[in-house]
Amino acid sequence: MASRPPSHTTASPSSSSSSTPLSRLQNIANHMASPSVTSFPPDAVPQAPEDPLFGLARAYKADDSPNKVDLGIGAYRDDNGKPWVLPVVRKADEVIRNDPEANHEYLPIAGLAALTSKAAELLLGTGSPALSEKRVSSVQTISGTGAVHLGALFLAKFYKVNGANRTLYLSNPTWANHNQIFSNVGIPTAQYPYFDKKTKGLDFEGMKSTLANAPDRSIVLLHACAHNPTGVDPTPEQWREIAAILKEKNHFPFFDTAYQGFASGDLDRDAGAIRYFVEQGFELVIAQSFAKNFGLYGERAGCFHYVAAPASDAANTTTRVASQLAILQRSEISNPPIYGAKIASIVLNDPALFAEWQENLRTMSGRIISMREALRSKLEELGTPGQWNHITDQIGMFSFTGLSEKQVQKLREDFHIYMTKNGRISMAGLNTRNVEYFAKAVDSVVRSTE
Ligand code: PLA
Repeated sequence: MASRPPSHTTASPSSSSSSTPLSRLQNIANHMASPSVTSFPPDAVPQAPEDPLFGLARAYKADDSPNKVDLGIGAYRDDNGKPWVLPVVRKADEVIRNDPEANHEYLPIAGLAALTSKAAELLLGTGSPALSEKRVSSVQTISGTGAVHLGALFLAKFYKVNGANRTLYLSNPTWANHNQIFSNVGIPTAQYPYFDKKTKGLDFEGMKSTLANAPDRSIVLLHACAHNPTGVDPTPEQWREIAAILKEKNHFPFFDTAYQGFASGDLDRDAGAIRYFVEQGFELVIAQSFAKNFGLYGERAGCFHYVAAPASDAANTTTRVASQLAILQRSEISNPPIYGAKIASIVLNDPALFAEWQENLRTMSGRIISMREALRSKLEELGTPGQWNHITDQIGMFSFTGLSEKQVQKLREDFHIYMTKNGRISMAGLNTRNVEYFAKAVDSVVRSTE
């Protein structure tokens, strides 16, 4: 290998500044002496754009305006705009810290069993026949993203028709990361209509007709509740119709649930769609995140579940699937992180803490619902052109405001308000101190760009 001259970045501390004459000379010399020797030239590794959501968070942080408002990433904030450590999580944390047996050993490959079993119950309901018939296999993952990824990897390897991967249908729009996760493992993706720009509600007819016309045995990704980014969920009746189409077409449901308990404040209600599909006898998979409902964002706690359809060999199928999931997990992350898993597991396994968690969930969802009401009524009070009922009709962490990219840009430039360019706002970023400021800013950009 050719030896390279030392670069200025590795110079000794005394000459480390790149602006010293010596380092500048060295820099020039480096450029002249060494033609590019990389195996990764720009045509092979082009400069990628920064992740839009995390880029937004960075720009917000760098903004020193006292009025700035962060409506970007979907993370809960309290009425002071601060991250909220759930009181029940603090208690579980105490339990861990007071446990003389606690250590930092590896978890098993499939994760903390006390968590994964309760996590499955939380989704399917304690009395679910799928559980008693041993038709569920659960693996702890790196939060919801890791769960979607593990599911994608499993399907890429094992779900094929005539040797080829099936296309996965995503709602239009969907969580931006879905596209990357599935295409990274070679699963082709397509879209089904979801959001109706006119009504700012569900394009149910479009959704149904695309799913009914998709090739049999396609994979369909469904947001279990609190759809990201639109905040629009099918009604229970609409879920029944969707299930009937998937059944008819032999499609494979892939549920992503990142907001259970966060949407309505009621854990059972937010699991309604998943439970209905399981009752209907589907074989399906579920990616579950504990980031939002436990406020364990950075701890990366989540689970992936496989549910077999009822059949005489279902328990056997489940065991085989579990054995392959274990191999995929071992090669990807070996075993999942322990800390967030312990926190969630302590809460899920203790009836008193569980009840307190439900209270904490109602605090979060209740504050978000009250912000929806406040925002809508302020916009209506101001007479802001347009209809604003969708703000309160939509549910969960996000609202899809209908603001255009140009309006979003103006909000950022003129008012220091940060949101994704598709017009999505994280409702949790609003509070009693800034909701009026936001409403007035929206009023101003809507009027000026009419
Ligand atoms: N699935 C959906 C539908 C999500 O919205 C998110 C997070 C995840 C999975 C993954 O979350 P996790 O890996 O942290 O468990 N969406 C966020 C954050 C909140 C993000 O994009 O990473 C969002 O602002 O859209």
